[in-house]
Amino acid sequence: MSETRATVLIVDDQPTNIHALASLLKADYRILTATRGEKALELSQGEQAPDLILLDIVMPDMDGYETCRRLKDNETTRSIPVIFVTALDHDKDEEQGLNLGASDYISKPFNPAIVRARVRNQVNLKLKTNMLEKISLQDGLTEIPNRRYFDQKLAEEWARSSRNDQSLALLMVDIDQFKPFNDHYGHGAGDECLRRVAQALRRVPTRATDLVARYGGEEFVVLLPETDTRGAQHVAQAMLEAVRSLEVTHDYSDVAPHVTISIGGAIQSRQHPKPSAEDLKKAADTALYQAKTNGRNRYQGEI
Ligand code: GH3
Ligand code: MG
Repeated sequence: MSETRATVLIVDDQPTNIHALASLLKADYRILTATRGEKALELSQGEQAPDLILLDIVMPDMDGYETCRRLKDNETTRSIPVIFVTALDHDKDEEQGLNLGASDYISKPFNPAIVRARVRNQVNLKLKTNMLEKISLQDGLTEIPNRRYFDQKLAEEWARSSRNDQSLALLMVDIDQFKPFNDHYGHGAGDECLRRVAQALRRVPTRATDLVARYGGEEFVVLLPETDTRGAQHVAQAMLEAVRSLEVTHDYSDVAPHVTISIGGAIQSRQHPKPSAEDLKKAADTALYQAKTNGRNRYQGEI
């Protein structure tokens, strides 16, 4: 059960203070500790980022205010709530902390029951926010990432590939003759087909940075960082095969007796430069249109 517990990061230059807070909270939370602001920033950006940070103000080198400012300036750590825990108890100190974006303020010496309650409130709020964020970036029907998530990732990967001069491949995937499928088998069967196709597509790419999302309707989109023309073609062929081998009967398709897809691909690279991410999408869309015109159930690379 321990991995499902929320994580609290305690930051204080005095190990005895860390120990006091940790012994109060360790029964309910996974505890991370840091005695320096720099270390707190590093842990907050890591794989096991905390759900809450308890932050001392007076510390050598980087103090708590500066640590908080940097946490709030960084997109990846901005949403982690911070509670200042400090012996400074002037209203002005509290005001400064709250103005920096801290969620709460606890004065030392602290009351254990109040610390537990304040921590619980902030952690619960954070877990709710996490859940809402997840829902807002996931497609409800297929349970894969949605267009909003995809567009965010595309912007990030576009910037990264430009910075590092690496190629970036984008595939647009569309189910063939899905309208007659819906018309004959009904919307419920159509939804089930979309779910199965989504799961089949999702299983094809293997790298952690690869992304398969539902773009809308019966259209999916695939983002493949550090992937060139041959790599894109390889993934696309595997996707065509993955959907074919589902063998979802489609008696009203003139392409095949089962559900098939068409795929259009485009690459951003030095050989195939594009002015913007939008142009990469357009190029993939044009290729998809060509795949449809050429008879469907196929991959068409960049034209
Ligand atoms: P093509 O081979 O050229 O792609 O033809 P098509 O019939 O697949 O394309 P068209 O754009 O004419 O029709 C898409 C259909 O997809 C229309 C709609 O019935 C169906 N569709 C879109 N979204 C959903 C959905 O969420 N659930 C279901 N069941 N059907 C959907
Ligand atoms: Mg279609």
